[in-house]
Amino acid sequence: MRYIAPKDQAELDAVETREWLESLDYVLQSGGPAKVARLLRELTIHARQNGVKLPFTANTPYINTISADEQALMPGSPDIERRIKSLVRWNAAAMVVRANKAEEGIGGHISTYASAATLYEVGFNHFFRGHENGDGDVIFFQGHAAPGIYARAYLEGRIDETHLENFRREMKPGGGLSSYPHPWLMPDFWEYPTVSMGLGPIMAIYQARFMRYLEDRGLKPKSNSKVWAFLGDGETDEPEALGAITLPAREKLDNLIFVINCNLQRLDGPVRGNGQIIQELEAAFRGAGWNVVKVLWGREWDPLLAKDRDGLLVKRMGEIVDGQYQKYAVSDGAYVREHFWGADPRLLDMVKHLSDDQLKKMTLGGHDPIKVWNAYKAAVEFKGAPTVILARTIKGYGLGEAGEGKNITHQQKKMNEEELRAFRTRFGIPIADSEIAKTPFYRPAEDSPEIKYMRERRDALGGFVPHRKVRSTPLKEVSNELFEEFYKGTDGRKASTTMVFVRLLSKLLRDKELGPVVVPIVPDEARTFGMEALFRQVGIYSHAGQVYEPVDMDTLLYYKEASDGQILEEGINEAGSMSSFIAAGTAYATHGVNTIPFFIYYSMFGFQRIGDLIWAAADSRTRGFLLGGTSGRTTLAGEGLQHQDGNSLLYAMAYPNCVSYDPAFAYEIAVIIQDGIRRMYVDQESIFYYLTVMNEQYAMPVMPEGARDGILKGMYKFRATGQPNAKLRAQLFGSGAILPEVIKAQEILESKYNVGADVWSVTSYTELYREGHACERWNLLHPGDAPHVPYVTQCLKEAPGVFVAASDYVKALPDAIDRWLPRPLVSLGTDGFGRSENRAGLRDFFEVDYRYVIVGTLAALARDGKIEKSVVDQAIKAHNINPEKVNPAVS
Ligand SMILES: Cc1ncc(C[n+]2csc(CCOP(=O)(O)OP(=O)(O)O)c2C)c(N)n1
Ligand SMILES: [Mg+2]
Repeated sequence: MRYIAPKDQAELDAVETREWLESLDYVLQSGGPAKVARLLRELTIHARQNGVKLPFTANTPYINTISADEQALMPGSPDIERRIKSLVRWNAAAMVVRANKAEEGIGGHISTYASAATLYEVGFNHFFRGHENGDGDVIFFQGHAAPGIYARAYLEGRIDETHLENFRREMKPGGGLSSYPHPWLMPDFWEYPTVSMGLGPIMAIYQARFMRYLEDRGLKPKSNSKVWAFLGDGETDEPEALGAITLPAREKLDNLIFVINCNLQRLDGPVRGNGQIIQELEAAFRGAGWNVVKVLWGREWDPLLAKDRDGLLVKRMGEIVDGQYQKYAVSDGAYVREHFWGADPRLLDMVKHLSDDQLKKMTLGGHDPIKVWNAYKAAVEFKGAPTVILARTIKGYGLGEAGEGKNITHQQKKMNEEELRAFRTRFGIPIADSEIAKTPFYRPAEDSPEIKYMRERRDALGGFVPHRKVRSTPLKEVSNELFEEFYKGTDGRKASTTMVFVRLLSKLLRDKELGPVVVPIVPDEARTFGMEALFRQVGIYSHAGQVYEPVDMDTLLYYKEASDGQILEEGINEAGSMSSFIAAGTAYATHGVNTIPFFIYYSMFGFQRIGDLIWAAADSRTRGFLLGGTSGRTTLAGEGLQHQDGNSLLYAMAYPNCVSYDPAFAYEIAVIIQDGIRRMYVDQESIFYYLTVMNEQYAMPVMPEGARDGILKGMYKFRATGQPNAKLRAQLFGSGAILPEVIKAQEILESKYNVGADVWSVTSYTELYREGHACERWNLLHPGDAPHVPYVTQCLKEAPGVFVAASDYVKALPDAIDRWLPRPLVSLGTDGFGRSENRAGLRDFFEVDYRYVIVGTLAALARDGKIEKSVVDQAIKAHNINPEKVNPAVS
């Protein structure tokens, strides 16, 4: 064999490569890209068959997905749009700087919007559709970009200078602006809360799917509406942000567009200093089946890329890590020439005609409106999959010395005079040097080309965004008929509150008026709750219908999937289910459709696991019912530490507009749900409900006369003692599945201990607590008026005897009403870690069964000197209670 010197070999390789490339070019010219793709596919298969191990890559090169010659011509006036953008930039920065000048530490962010301005402005001027024409877009704005969104609304004339002045000062007269998107605080403006990072993306995914659901079920006409989710590259580290990205690809949700602002930085530093976040995200999204559009380089790079025949530049672009790219962003042109271009003399040669200044000014894709517009156009036109746009930008773009590209930029809220002047000059804002120290807001005249252009564009696109508006009409009063069956009890037959709920849900689904708008949501737990009959009754929603023969087709309750199915069966995914709950529970505003979601789940995996999404639901003014199934620390047997929920009602208490209940009986559930539908869908209150439902079965009694009001307020007397004249008296409170234990204790206390005890069903400690505090507050502020008396006090001020409460939740719940009782309360509850045991064993361990209610009552009577302490001792022994047993609260 002839010896080939390495140099000759390299030359031969180069010739060979060139020949292959030329052949490829020929096919490209003669047959087009599709033919090239087919050939490459076949070559790959052939190579694999012959043992060639091809490295896996989900990535494309580090260049724009849309090449310069694929670009369409962008409509509109680039010049006016640039001026508008500059004005928004200025006012956004000014509002943050001024807020912090007026009050040290008030906060706000300049650099996030500064990097995202083009991404938003192209959307506002060309894509985002308002709701006026009926098929508006749903847009999740990145929370920290809020100043830019306000600044635009100011230019549009929707908010005034006072509002800007009062950014983050909501208490100020004239109204302030909330720090971030909060529909709770600005219900006419913000539609979706996003600032808890990661929640925007997952809510957007399920919103896009819910839009399809509404269309497939005929609740809304088919539309071309899109869901846009703007997020930060750092935000994608939140598991919720990427955790659900396979769903929209699987469901072919081409109505969904993610725009990820890849400024390569987060709060502390680079997102991936030693790697490339864009390539990492591209691989993840492409792997999940998304259409990925990378917008990395601005137009100045196009001629250089056109010259890059040997791919040297593309290779160089792809080998720089993000930390280094950030360094280029803060360095001058000479540094970039030396360190980026200087890697190869041929690269240096490519830019020898450019000055250092020109090199420095070469923009990134996310700052170039033409590139961004083309990416958005590709996204809205793409069919069959969601699109993610990965746009490269510089954090703090335009801030220069005040923070552009620096690690400190995220929290930069101050600019000195010199920095302000530089910023003003860079963006051509007509503010004189003498004025600059005041950082004035600037809005051109009403009839200026900029303002007119903005207005015209928004008019053409269906009105302003964001703009929250309730677009539905209230439901008619719900008829009693649906609920009456539950008031009558079960005539001795045993049922659990879960069974009652499922029966009620099934009736609601059959109702002509309400049926179609009920949205049952369940995370792979329907069988646990005995809901499988609903599979057949209303079907499981699947856009594709059911393209297979279900294994249980021949059974009555088969797993029926249908394109007009009603149940959202979300798989083992409480976060996704909650996102669906939010989409369905806000449809009254977003889509003008009153859907009523019922989301039932293992109660432990609700507030505890996805509490922040529930918080977002509260902020979003979501309406609907959350049902904590298999709830209660001692009622769910056998499942042990993790599963047994004795906390969720305590968590629920902290959500200001969440109305929570721990119902014991069928009629309580019926009354609460009936009233809930009225309050939310007839009276349009921005509240939502949390009900715990249990799996213990017992006979459901008839509803006592006059109980309705008390059920809703939080307590009512379920059963008065048969011995009202007894010397020893007690008031016993029970809730949920523990109420039957309390009733049993009542009977024994009367028959064995001569204690006349009244039994109260406490349906909601939270409602009692809130009402009590509302009264106290009013009294505090109105010392001269007749005091308001809390409902608890009204119920119990004359009640004789001792007070004992037992619940399947932590003692903090009954303790919440203690202050309004005439004498102190004995609280029995389930503080501590759960255990695997049977129900009786658990109630013994947690000290909440009837025996502890008896002992608690006697102990309180002894405390008050009504009986001898020895009676308590004897009762402890008689009921086999070991006083030295471990304290469940701490073991
Ligand atoms: C769940 C959550 N954790 C932390 C924060 C605090 N935080 C706000 S912005 C930010 C950095 C954002 O970086 P990135 O997502 O890249 O957005 P950028 O501002 O760079 O566009 C952090 C950590 C938050 N808002 N939410
Ligand atoms: Mg970032």
